[in-house]
Amino acid sequence: MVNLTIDGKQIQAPAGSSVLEAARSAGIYIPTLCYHPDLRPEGACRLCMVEASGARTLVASCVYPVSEGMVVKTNTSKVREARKTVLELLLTNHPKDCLCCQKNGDCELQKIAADLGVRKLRFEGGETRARTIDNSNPSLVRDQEKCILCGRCIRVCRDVQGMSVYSFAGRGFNTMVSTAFEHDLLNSACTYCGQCADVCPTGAIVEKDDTDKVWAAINNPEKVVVVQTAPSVRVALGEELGIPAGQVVTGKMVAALRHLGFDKVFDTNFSADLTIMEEGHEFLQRLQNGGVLPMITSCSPGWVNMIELKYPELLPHLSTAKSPQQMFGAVAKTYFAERAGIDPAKIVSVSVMPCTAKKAEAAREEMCASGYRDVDVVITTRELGRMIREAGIDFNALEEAEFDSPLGTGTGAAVIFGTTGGVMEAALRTVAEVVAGKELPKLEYNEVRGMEQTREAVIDVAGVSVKVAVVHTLKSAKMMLERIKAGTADYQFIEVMACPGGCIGGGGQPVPVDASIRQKRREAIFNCDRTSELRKSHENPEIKTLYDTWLGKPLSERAHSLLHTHYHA
Ligand code: HC1
Repeated sequence: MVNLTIDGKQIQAPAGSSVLEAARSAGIYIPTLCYHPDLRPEGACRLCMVEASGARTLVASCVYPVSEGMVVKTNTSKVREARKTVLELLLTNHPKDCLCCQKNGDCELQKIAADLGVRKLRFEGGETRARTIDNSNPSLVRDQEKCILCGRCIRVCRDVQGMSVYSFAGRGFNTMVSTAFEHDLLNSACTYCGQCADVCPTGAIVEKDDTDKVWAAINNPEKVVVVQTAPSVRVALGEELGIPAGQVVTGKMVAALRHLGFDKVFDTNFSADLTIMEEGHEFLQRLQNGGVLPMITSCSPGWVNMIELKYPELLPHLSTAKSPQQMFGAVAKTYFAERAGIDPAKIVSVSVMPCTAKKAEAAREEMCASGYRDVDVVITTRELGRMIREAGIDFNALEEAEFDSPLGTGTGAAVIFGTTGGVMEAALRTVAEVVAGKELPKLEYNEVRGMEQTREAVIDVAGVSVKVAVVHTLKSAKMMLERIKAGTADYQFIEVMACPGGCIGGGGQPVPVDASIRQKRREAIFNCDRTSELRKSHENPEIKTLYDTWLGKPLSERAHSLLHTHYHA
């Protein structure tokens, strides 16, 4: 450990850590726009400048290492003046439409400008960056005019996701964040995972806002608007509404959705259980009949986009099971419509997801097995938060409510889909009992839990050894696919989730997000599982009824036509 003094406070910090990290760990706030705890620091924005003993000029604290006996001052007039100048220069080249910007209220630039008391811009009147808006795809919108060149999007896409869709291009005033050949995202290698939107400090990269489509459907008396909510929305939505991270808000979320005017409030957990039934039986079929192994899960659409783009030759490894979002949509417009006596043409199927790639998944041409779009509109957790605020709902004061039936019951196995390892654990709970033909004492598969980016385990499935792996982030997924190609991945079953930590860290979740917030959401997910009455997908009574009265059995002809899909090489 290194001893140093920051603003008169004696501090110990690990050797090699930066002054910014040391200050933060001691509760001393230093503003920054390019630093993000998940990313390697780059010292790009220069807002975090401080005075440090031994340095002749102000130093960028995010990249300046601590040293023994160092004395740091974060709050001198010289420091404040320098920060204000940097900020003024940034603001001079930034649009001033904050009040109607999608990021209004969540914008780090806006907050720091307010904190630093910037009241006028001395450098106004010069040349500014031209506005180019990329609206090319269903998931993300990029507005170059709002980019402050912090480089967070470049680093998250390259270092966390391994995709390198963005890089700096140009020089000096013409520097910009660009894709290869300046293509729009639709024609780039973007998977729409939205991690760039999660870390963007301004409104330069945001989710495509589809809330107007939802309001229009709700306001149309001809329509029956049904909504499903993904497993990890319930452990993150509260953050949008002033509730600390890690709180489960399922009951209030259901109540809020009713207040907003949805006709039926259902649960994606129901169809996560359905996915386990289909995917679990598909796995057993492949295992017993010499099918393509390892079989890899297919519910994370950023991941599906990546394998289609980069490793199309490995697509036969993907499970053909649709994601829970899409299974829900197909069942809502067939089984539910028939049972409720509703013309499926009148149903508008909305989903609330933690994920920006889910918007693109719902828009895939083939996702219309019922004869209608499986899912009509996808909004993210952030968008639902905005709708609740727009409607003036006092979220905290809401009385808890229950999901509607028959697509509203989910098990603990379904809710853990929301964190890395959860799909695998849910599948093992069911597959083991299907193979054994009886209830087994083992319920929690701690072997596949954890946050390491790649984990593996050998699981005893009713006397059969199954080697499994769990992977999260696209960078780790690429490494796994390289091993499959090289023939060194001797697994039978692999779970892949595109985002760090799985859906709890999805690109549509509340910001800011970092490892500590993901950990709180993850603990909340496991709490939901532990306190669930039913914890295995095959014990979900609504799923049993669905098979008994409609689908027949897993992998039946009807199940195949509604619940399975194909991929694009
Ligand atoms: Fe997910 Fe899934 S777990 S992909 O992260 O399989 O988005 O939460 O809804 O579809 O169930 C997301 C979450 C989500 C699907 C499920």
